[in-house]
Amino acid sequence: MAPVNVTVTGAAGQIGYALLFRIASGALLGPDTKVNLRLLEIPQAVKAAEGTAMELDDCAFPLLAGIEVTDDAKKAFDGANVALLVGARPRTKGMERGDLLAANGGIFKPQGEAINAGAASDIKVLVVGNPANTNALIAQQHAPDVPAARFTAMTRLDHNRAISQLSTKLGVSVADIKKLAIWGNHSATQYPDVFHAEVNGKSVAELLNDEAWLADTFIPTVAKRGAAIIEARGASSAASAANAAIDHIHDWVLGTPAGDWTSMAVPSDGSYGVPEGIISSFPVTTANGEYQIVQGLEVNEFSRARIDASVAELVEERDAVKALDLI
Ligand code: NAX
Repeated sequence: MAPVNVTVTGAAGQIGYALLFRIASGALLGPDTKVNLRLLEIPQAVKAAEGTAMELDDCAFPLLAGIEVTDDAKKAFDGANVALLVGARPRTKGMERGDLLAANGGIFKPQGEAINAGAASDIKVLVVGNPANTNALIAQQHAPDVPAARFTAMTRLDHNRAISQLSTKLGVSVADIKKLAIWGNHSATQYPDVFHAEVNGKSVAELLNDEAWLADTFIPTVAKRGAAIIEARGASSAASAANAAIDHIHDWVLGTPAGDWTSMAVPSDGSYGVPEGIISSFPVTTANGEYQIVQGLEVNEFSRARIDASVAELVEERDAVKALDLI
């Protein structure tokens, strides 16, 4: 089988450093799939990315068929089967939201165009760089020849964080918790939903039986975990973010286990009242390289208000990038 071409942007950054070695070791696509890595960086960081490429060489990973480092998006995405868009423009002090969206538009518009121009017909795109959902929308809107559903954004870190918090609270293994869902935006408004979650077939909501803990502790802890990591580590989440990106693509390509689902931010088809086209997190199952939004879940009042608030934020972001002519 020909190696799979995996393009990683922001390859010299801290998530890139935590991500690339695991991709090359087989964690992304399994132990039987060889990969070609394409590392995209801005010109000033190409040298650092080349240093990472040297270290990748030095690991002598049997599954790593080749590495290319470039600052040219067209080259980086040519023939790409999987694209991990990690590099983004962070918000700096005093930056207004419009400036942040415009700066990211300057990154994700040309990357969308380059994906449109040269990516393989089975391209799968995961946007990690924030604001991830809206950056994914920008890239998607500049890749009209690629099926819109191939553009996704990462809420898997939020999903994994929520499972970890529940496992501690309930004193059960993370592996025993199924059917947790993240809805909405990867931002402070995201909604980690336990109302369909199960532990060994028992309802998590019934086991907890504590709506106040959900509202006042669980949801804010998951939503603010990124800030807590920065406070403790002096730097933002990197290895856990890289791990979540691996989980997202791994499950998209290789499928979710029977009786469970995962969370991905994907273009809405109008399910659960989320306006069509918005890239919003949903519970999804995956099989044969395709995902499907889980249908038919009952959404209670507690959940409805929180999903609606996060989706409203996404609609605002979409309208803002429209007003800036970025989509
Ligand atoms: P770093 O600042 O360490 O690295 C970013 C890298 O991207 C830099 O090397 C920079 O040169 C590169 N870059 C910038 N513009 C580029 C372009 N146009 N093309 C290619 N490369 C470019 O950030 P890091 O900690 O790695 O985080 C990367 C992004 O992930 C940030 O936007 C961050 O906010 C976001 N995150 C998203 C998460 C999620 O759950 N969706 C969680 C973790 C993380 O906060």
